[in-house]
Amino acid sequence: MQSELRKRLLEAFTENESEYLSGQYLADLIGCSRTAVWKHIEELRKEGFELEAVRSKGYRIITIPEKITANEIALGLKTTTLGSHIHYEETVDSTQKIALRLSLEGAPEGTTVIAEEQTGGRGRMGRQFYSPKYSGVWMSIILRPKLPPQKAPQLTLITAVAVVQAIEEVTGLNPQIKWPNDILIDGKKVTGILTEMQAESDRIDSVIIGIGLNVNQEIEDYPEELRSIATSLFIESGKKVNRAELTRQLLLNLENLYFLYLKEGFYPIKLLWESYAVSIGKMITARMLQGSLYGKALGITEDGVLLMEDETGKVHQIYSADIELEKRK
Ligand code: BT5
Repeated sequence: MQSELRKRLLEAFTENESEYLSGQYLADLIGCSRTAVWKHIEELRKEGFELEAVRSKGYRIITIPEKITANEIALGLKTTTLGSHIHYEETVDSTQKIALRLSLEGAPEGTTVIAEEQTGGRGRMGRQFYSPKYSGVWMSIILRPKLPPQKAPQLTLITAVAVVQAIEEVTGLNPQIKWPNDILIDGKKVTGILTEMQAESDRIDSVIIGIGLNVNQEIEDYPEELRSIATSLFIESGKKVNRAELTRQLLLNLENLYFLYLKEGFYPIKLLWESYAVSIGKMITARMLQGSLYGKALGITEDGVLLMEDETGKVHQIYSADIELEKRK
């Protein structure tokens, strides 16, 4: 009901672009009070619509938020596989869940789920990923590589390289990768990657690559607890970024790197990944379920496992952890 009223309000504004519509006119049009109109306008503002209010004249629409619908993305997309089928929704719980359902229904490789907003965006180990409306790229991509399951972590690393390159190409910023799945700018997280796999014992059935990329948020848009650790491309560059263009570039880079990987193996990706990695050669703390380790990050193996040398000179293979730079336990 609420969203139906808001839809009618928006229609009135877009049909009369550049004209002021009085509060009373809008109230009569949608059949509610002027106070209710004002509340709906506030809601629209939160969703990214810019609306001007002038006393005695009424309200006027200035900008409509740019969307990343399937058509917006498809226009100018240069890939052959990734994004060839795009499933778009305004609001979802998590794009990972939709992609998993589509994957189980047999969706082809490259099927991509994109949403303007996630109400239950997921990180690793049940953590939440904050995904507000119209300000980021929240997407999940289905891949079906003919590979053994233990190779799946490599796809996270391939995705990280694709994200870094897309950010560089579209904004000129220089992000870095924090093993295994964070992209940072000046130490703050701009992107998280979540890789989930369905497999039989010897063969991957599908891998769902989830990417959460903060694009046009301002610092005040983040909840308090994220302000010191998260950032967006807008915060870093001072410029609003076209999300559709960024998504196209990301899909193209990921497709190129994925095809390169299928043809030539992980080695070329490993070199690229290490050139962007923030932690290699540095002292780090790795927090794992079974405890913490402090030492020097040496690099990654062919399988994407992190190698760390502790203070006694022993080299550890780290399969899954949260990394903190320079901090002693
Ligand atoms: C991740 O987990 O960073 C993986 C995030 C993957 C999100 C994408 S969005 C599309 C797809 N659909 C989903 O439901 N998920 C994927 P992790 O390494 O566990 O980091 C989670 C932590 O990052 C949280 O505990 C917060 O501290 C922080 N965080 C949450 N939201 C953030 C944001 N928007 N930007 C930066 N940091 C954030």
